[in-house]
Amino acid sequence: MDSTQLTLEQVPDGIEQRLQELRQLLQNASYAYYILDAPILEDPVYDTLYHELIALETQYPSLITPDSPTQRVGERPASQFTSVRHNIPLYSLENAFGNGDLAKWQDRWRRVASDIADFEYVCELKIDGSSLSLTYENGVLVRGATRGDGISGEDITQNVKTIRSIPLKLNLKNPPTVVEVRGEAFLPLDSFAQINQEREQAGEALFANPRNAAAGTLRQLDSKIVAKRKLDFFAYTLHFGVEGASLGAEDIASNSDSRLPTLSNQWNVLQSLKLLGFRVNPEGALCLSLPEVVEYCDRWSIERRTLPYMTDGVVVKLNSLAVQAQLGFTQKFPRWAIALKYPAEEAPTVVEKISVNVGRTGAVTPLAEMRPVLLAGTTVARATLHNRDRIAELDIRVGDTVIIRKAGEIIPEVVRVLYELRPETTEPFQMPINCPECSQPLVKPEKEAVTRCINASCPAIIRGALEHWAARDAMDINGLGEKWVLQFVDTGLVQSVADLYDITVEQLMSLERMGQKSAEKLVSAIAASKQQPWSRVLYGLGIRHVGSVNAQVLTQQFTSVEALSEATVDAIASVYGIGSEIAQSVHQWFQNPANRHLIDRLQTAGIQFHSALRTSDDSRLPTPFVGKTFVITGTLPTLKRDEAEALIQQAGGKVTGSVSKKTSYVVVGEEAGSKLKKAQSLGVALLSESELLELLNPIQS
Ligand code: 3BA
Repeated sequence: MDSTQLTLEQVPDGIEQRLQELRQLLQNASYAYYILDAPILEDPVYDTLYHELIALETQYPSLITPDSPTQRVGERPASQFTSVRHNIPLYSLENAFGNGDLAKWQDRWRRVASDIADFEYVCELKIDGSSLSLTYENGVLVRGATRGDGISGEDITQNVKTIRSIPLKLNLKNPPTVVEVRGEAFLPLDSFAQINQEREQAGEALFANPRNAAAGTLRQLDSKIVAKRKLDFFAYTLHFGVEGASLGAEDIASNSDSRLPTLSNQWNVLQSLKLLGFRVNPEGALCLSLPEVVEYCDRWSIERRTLPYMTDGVVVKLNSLAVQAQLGFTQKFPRWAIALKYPAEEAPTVVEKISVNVGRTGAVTPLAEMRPVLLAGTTVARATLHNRDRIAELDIRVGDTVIIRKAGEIIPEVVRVLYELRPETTEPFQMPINCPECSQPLVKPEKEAVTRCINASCPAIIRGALEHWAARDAMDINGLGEKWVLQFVDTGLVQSVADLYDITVEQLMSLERMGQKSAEKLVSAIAASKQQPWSRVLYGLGIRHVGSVNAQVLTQQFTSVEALSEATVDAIASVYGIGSEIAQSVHQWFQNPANRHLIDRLQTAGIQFHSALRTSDDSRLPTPFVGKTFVITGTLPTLKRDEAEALIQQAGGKVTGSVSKKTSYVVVGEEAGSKLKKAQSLGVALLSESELLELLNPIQS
């Protein structure tokens, strides 16, 4: 610490100690929350203490330490990552497919070390994520790096710090100078689904599986975006010291904390990692024989489907570190570990047609339409071919036999083409030069992979915009589905979302199969959408990168369309969780005169372009919601769940999915189940919908 700076800042007595205490308490609270799943502080208490810490650090910046809980999100995005050499290389794992391979592996290592009488194995689920190496110096996290090629990776320290289950400081009284911890960073399946949903809504390319999503997220230059995506981390290796020194019995002496078990085997390493403050996968098992290993693998080949994260196999490791040291490594793999991979969920089929789809953003996606096959429990007949580059790479043709895979059990994709089976008379597939919908020339920007139609009046784009506007989580216009949108656009009745609000019952009745009753219903559903809040309106506009979550975040900060449309890129990017790419996209959208004209027309039609409720940052009027955590359970009489959530959030409250001691209120609807029971057993306050609305009412303007 710089002492001259300290005197300049005139740090009063006791401040340093207070800072230390705050950090320790907040660190303990995070550990209890993220690792033990047993919170020790109420959310508002945590927040208050956290803010006290920020205030003190702002006042005395020289006292900021890199392990302070405030240092999880970096202020400015990195411009690029630097390459770092690993102190100890990260090996890869040999793959085994089936129990036969496991037995062969056992025979092999027994031959190399015939004197070994140790038959203990540790089985760990193989998490489908991205390997990370974390370096702690004197107990403080100083570096996080990707695996890269195993010899060197990329320095992604700033991003790694945003992962809440990675401690910034080891839970050790006298930490060794250097500790290296390795493990798997991953995205839980629900976060993966949410990110893809956001990306779909925002017209961006989807991640094929959680592994790609995790790897892509870790390589984001803007750590604010990383912080928003709920990455998690399971630790599995622990190294003390540097220079190729792997963990051995002699390292134990350097570890003076008596709570740690003797580090003589992998099982103890896992227990120690937990004590140091890491999450360790809870399903790992110590097996005393190969048949036990086989049983473990068989069990998890089924039960893995119930886990909230993706696994693609089991890693089997010999337990004893002494045995590991004796066996050593081949060129690529440790001899003492192997990955039993589950049979891939892949199947062969034949391409019958290659079509192209034009999306709402004009993005042209080629699709393979195939002879239907059963894959991972569902029938698959279409697979995405991603883009022009991917097609060129595959050289996929109609008539080809291909292997398809349900990646991440979500989007089917073509893995490879079996060229040996290609019929004689096939032709390479050419991406169309003109839009299949409007015949205008397609455009492929040099730097991008996507081909786009840029004709604003392309019927496919208009249809996409209308469907998006009417969607449930946007303006929620009941009855305005694909079928009517197609007719509206085909007949020229509707050319933009603003035209919807001019439609008359008579016009609708002139359409095919539309009776008076349904016409009246649709017109009133369209009119009712004028009541939708500003956040839904913004989302409904379909600005690239603005999914429903971003729209909510943005409208909380910019409470009117005027405020948002006049905001600079920097002002937009300064909103927590909004990166520069999103900010640029929003800013650019409002620069377009056609879009400004659209807003004018929608405003004239009576659409909400202002927040109706006070925002949570209106500190003059503390609401009963700020700092409170809500759980909604059961069906509410009038509010849809996302409406109730939005109301609570706009009033400054937080909505979570599960009831704990920290929950302030549980909003109870009909057919509430286990969450209600849990709330009652914990003594959490219950609210009915009407009580919730009453709480909201005083702040409604
Ligand atoms: N254990 C991946 N490698 C793993 C330490 C060894 C190892 C893995 C593992 C080499 C998982 C290869 C990349 C690497 C750290 C090297 C696991 C998992 N153990 N449970 C035996 O869950 N995916 N991956 N990572 N060092």
